[in-house]
Amino acid sequence: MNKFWIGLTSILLLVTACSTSEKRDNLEQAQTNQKVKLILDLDTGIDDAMALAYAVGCPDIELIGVVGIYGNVSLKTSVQNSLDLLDLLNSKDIPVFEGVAHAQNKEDVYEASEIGKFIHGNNGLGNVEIAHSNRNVEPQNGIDFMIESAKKYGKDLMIVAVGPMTNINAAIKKEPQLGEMIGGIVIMGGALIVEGNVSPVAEANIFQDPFAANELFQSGTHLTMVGLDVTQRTNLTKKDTQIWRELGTDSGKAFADIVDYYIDAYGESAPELAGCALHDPLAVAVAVHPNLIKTLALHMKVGTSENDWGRTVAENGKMNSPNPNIEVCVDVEVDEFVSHFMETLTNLFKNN
Ligand SMILES: [Ca+2]
Repeated sequence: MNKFWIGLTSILLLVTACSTSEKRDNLEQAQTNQKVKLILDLDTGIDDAMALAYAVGCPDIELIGVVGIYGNVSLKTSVQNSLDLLDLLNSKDIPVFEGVAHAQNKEDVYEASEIGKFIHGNNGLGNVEIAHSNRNVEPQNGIDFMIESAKKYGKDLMIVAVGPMTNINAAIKKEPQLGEMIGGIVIMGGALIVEGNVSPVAEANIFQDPFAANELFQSGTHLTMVGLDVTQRTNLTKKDTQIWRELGTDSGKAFADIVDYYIDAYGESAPELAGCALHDPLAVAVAVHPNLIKTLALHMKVGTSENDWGRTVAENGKMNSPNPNIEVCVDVEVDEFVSHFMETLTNLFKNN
């Protein structure tokens, strides 16, 4: 092939790449076994723990760091849980950073709420005791780590935020081009067509800091919203956790006990789901397998008044405006995701 054809082919490939969606790029990356570099922003309760295990075990992901945030638990507990879980999974090389300790318009360090303790246990891990890590949190701030990684890895990096939106919004306020620099941002949060889970209109992550979520949505940053519309359709039962327990390994037994606590809490709070929802793990899977979901592109806002606190909704005045920045997940390949998730975690727990 001469230089002309090589040049033309390159241009055609570039045009094709640019004209296909960001989703396609990610899928192709996964299919060619080029691992996606991933930062997880976690408020490490139980579904965060499963998301962390999924990110560690998924062959398409290279987890380059975890940033902690308050939410299901305090920031301090979140970070400690992430360190402990990474040790349990023999992944001591993955650094853990601290993000923010409270909502952006508050000053007091956030401590776990009663509902948080009910759903995730007093320690965020279903009151299951796992060995404490002797590793330390990284000295660098988690928000600076996100920005530095974006500069270093560009489009090879994805950020998945599955706690309140305070960290990711702070990162975008500090580096407004962050969303354009990297491969994509996926958030777990919100509810478009279903009711909320902490109020009739609000999902828990958005409820914690609707001001940050609203600024994030209105910033024009492109992101994928994995909300209750899809996460409540992907459920796990004790039949599944029993498979992990029967592996007889430390991680298999610990995760079976941790997730059983979560399933019991769901049995009381949302018996209609017949299991626990895989909120955070689905968001991580969407980052590397966007073919699992269907989205609706919208300009969105978040309610911050007493009546609509934390409600995620499309902007009436922008329904026909160009370049909507939020891809809202409205459908999910339930069986494909749950079986892929189970296979990934079972393989991981087998060896740890
Ligand atoms: Ca979470």
